[in-house]
Amino acid sequence: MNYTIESARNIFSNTQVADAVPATTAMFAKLNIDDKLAFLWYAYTELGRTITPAAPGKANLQLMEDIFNQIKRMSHEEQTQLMRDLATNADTPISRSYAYFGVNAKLGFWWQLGEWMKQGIVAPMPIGYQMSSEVKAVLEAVQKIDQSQQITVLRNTVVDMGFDPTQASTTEAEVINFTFPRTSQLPQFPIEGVTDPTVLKYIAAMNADNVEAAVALFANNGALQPPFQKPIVGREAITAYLRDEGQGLVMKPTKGISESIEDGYTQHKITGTVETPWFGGNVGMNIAWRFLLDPQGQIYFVAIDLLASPKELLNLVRK
Ligand code: EQ3
Repeated sequence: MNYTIESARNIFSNTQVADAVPATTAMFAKLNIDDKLAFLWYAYTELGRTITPAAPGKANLQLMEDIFNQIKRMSHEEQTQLMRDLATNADTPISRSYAYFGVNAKLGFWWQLGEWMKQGIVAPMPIGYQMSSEVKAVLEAVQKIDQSQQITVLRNTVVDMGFDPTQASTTEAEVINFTFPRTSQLPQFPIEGVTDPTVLKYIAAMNADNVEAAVALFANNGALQPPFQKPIVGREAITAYLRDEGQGLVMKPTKGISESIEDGYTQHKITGTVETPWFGGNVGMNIAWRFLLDPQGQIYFVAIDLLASPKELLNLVRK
């Protein structure tokens, strides 16, 4: 059998992913602009309490100093307009700069604005704001899902803000990426049921923020599929993705199964938890990695899934 990326996506196809995340994100997308900002404020005041205060890091925030100084000099009306521009993907200078922030830089940007909103430096939510029934419905939907799904919804909304660089005539700009210093080297995590060296090396490399070592494990035309996204194909694209999104994660795989399939290929499903530097040990996301390795033991495909429930951590059926 000759695998294609498309057919590889179907390995262990009975894995149940957290469909509530795209469903809730779609509900959010339908809100009007002020309702969107209000939703984010309420969601953040609930969830933000569990953000690890050290997460954004002074050195990282320095990368955005110019923009922060501009924002501090603005009137409250201008600041509110800026937030609206970002949420409507408007074409303004700050909205364009934001487009070239990596995911963690985008989160850090809003984290700083949120802190300043609390302190009154940035325009707060208007006093007497009345929640619309639409916002209430999205908040209720978010309250029903578990914390790891809630933070994923929050993250998705922030990532989609700012000017869309693909609409610009000039596309070349340096992406601002955050790095998160590790306080100590993480131990190796034994995976009950899996001893494949490629899989173990992948986890160890990611836990050491060694993107080069992780990417070297992929086949030239290999692919990585993040939660709720299409596969990212080829070493160069995977490197850029992991430099942006893979930093500072703590991966704690626990169990898995390995199986030889046709023509020397092997498939492996591993489950466990992943922590983001933003929430540290406060939120353990239930994750599955579905690997397809080629006959040379290189990663032809790996999907990372956010699981529907903790029960799914035990779903290691060979399919
Ligand atoms: C200021 C305020 C409150 C109001 C204003 O009106 C609007 C906004 C936007 C506001 C601010 C909102 C803020 C500060 C939101 C912050 C949200 C945060 C910090 C969310 C963080 C979420 C992080 C997540 C969900 C990370 C998940 C990572 C995963 C699952 C990574 C998995 C991977 C694995 C396991 C691999 O093997 C490699 C690939 C990959 C990276 C996919």
